[in-house]
Amino acid sequence: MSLKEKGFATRAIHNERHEAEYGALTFPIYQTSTIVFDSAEQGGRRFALEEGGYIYSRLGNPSTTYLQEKLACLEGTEAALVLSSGMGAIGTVFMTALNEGDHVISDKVIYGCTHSLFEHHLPRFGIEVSFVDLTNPEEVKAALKENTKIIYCETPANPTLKIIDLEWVAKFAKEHNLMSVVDNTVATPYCTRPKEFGIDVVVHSATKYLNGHGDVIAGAICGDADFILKCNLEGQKDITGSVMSPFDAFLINRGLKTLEVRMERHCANAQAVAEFLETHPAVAKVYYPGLKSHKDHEIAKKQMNDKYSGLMAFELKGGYDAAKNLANSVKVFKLAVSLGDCESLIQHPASMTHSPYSKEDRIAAGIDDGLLRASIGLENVEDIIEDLKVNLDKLI
Ligand code: LCS
Repeated sequence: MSLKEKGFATRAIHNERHEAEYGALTFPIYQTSTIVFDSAEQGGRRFALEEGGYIYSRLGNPSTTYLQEKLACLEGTEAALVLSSGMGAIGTVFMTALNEGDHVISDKVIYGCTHSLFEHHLPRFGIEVSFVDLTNPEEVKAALKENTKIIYCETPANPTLKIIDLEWVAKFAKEHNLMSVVDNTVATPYCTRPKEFGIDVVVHSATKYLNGHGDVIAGAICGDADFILKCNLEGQKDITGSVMSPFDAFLINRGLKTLEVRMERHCANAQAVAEFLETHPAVAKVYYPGLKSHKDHEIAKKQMNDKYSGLMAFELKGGYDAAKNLANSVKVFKLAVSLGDCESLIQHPASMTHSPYSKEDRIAAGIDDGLLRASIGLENVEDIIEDLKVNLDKLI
């Protein structure tokens, strides 16, 4: 039985590649920028891609290869590429796949800096992006153009936890010869493997759950071997130069070993917190795909394997002032952006992660001034709920 057929935790812990020289259990950190060739002939063969092996760490490094193999095995894709940030991964995909004159369809609820890339920067290179509601097929069909090349979304989306039906997106992409790209940062491959629904390319901010310990900025692209090689040898090598350091690859490899147990706890804690928030009189609305009240709970259930990750958003009846008071008074939660860490984190998307949106676009995406986003950590859930309860009670 190959590793690919084994369970999720086993695949997150093991790699068929071993350290050969001393038999070290933990794969070493190859902290080197360059690789010594045996001969000029060998160097030539490696540059010509006639022989495997390494050349220079902007092109690849044993520590990053080891992580890439694990991520591909977890996402169920042929290959993966790791990069120095989630934005590095997204930028590399777009700079590799697109040319001047191309068009992209994206859902309107996406991470703030991705929105900024699409709204302000791709157009500088002659690439146009239409923002639509991907849960509305008519709107998506109306946005389609002769030159549309990519359809893009996040699910669950940051920060409103909007759910997109991946099977529908993949089918639409195939019918119209588009590349489907999904940001799977929030779900992680533990909850959703977009490839299983026919999605072509998966991107990640590995800064979040994949690493899980709040000490690395990192990204990943998972997809077919040909496209990943193109991202590596064109987008990453020649355009973005977004390279992951061997030390960061080591940290993420270490983080991945506990991905399944961490995700189980994130999911269980978040479900309990969301259910508590729904009952509190100071709370107007909770957005969490694990709640039956979530508009697309049934789609989430199908594509998230009944596990809904650790991110949620909520609105308070007292609006923006109440949200600010809560964010300033909680103690177990840290007031910080990012998500997927051991610590519970709370932040205000309108002024923080989604401030790159214009106010008009932000409101159209459902990111209201009073919305708070919470990344539920791994603390004891009673302590998380108590922290919220004490401070929410003050708002009634
Ligand atoms: N994709 C998603 C869904 C994200 O949430 C982020 C960062 C990125 C891509 C970019 O990844 P990075 O370059 O930071 O590794 N999200 C953040 C957030 O919600 N708070 O701070 C960063």
